[in-house]
Amino acid sequence: MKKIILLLFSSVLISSCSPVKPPEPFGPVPSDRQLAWHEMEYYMFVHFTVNTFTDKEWGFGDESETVFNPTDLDCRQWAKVAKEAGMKGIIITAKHHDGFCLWPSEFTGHSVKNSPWKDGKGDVLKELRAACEEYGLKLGVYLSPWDRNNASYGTPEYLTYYRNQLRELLTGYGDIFEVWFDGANGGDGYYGGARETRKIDNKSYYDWPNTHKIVRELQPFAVMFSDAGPDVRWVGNESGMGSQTNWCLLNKDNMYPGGDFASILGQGHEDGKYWVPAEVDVSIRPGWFYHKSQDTLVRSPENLMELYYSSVGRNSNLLLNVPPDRRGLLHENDIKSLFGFRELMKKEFDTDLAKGKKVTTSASRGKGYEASKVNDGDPETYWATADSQTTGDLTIDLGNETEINRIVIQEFIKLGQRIDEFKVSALTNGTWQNLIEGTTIGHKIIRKFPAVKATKIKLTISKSKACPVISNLELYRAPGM
Ligand code: FUL
Repeated sequence: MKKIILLLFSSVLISSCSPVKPPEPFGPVPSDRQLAWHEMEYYMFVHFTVNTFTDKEWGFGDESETVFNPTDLDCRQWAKVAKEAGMKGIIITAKHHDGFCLWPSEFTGHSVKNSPWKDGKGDVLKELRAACEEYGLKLGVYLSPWDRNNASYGTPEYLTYYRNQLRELLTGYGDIFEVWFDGANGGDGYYGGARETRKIDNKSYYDWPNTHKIVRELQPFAVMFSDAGPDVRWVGNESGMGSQTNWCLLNKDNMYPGGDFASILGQGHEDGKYWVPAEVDVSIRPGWFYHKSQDTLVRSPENLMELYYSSVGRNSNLLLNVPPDRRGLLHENDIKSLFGFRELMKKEFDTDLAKGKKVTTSASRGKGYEASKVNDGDPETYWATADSQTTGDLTIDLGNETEINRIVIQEFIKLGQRIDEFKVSALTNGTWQNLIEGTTIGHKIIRKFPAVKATKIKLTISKSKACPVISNLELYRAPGM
């Protein structure tokens, strides 16, 4: 008898001391390169080429190299502005559809090397690399697959040309965080003087898998963007709108850049086999390139704030285009808006009212996964329920009656995207009042609701594909309603 009691006692002791196991990952999970990308959230797109000087959006490919002549090009100014605006990187159109290269490519004369800028000795990529280094920003490249200048476009020979250029960009300019594969293909172009329409089959012509291999080999930490990933997907529009329901998952096997997929790219696929999160690309001006006539049409700080909510606030990254002008500088109006937006953002998310507050739950997995993990400031810790439990709630006790109108929620995506349905409610004057309902969460959502005076805020997960895992909850009282 004594022995049995001793045995029982020691097994209880062992089980209470042995750490609770973390949940198993559920479904596709992000790679390390994708996790690093999720953290970036907001970065700059720079559209700059001969179009800046010809006032076009799509150059035909017959532009003389001599038109490229910025009077005062300063990549340090771009980087300084990006940094001060709160951005984490810059992606530049190293080559747009017109085929003009901002670096002195060995494989074409259609580049800065035949322009008057710096007597043909300049290299925009090199200057931008140095500027990004100086300001602690990451660098990404856009290399248009469609090339309206190149004579071989449409033949297999062009693929060799395209891949050679990609190799130049991926070996000559340090670490690249993102490679942007655009899907546009309008057909007609200069094509070495042929001036004709060349139609290619988007699905087969580019032989994407072999191009992807080059990126993986030369820059294993770079994510690749296109309509169909493989690492990051287009959101399906250029107006800055992420989808409220937004799965980081995609069944991309039969998808390709330039295909007709816009209608599904916002939401992704709930049952997607691959982790391919959405990136929102949008311009601060009506056009992607600089046009003097649009100097008065720059988005306002308030408009940029709305873009932030409809992108970063909807589980997407925001790639905001700010095109340099003919001087080679970001325009004063754009800078004013960017900095105005930064100031708005500071006010919007001034004090996290959930920080340090007591959080309780109806369902904790156990030691290490307590409710308090959602506001401990550590992104590596999270609240989780037991494996068998796919619902649960978290209640933040605000202590005193506190006004709030914003909530930030983050899933611990290293274990996959799980949550399918949630709601947030507030305890006001002794009764629970519904504030918002929602579907997916993912890396981050930020939701607005009319200001409410509450003593407690409750997040209820009502549907999840596996036990929910939440790493962060923040509450704010933003100015206005
Ligand atoms: C599109 C291009 O055609 C536009 O010129 C721009 O580069 C935009 C980001 O992608 O497909």
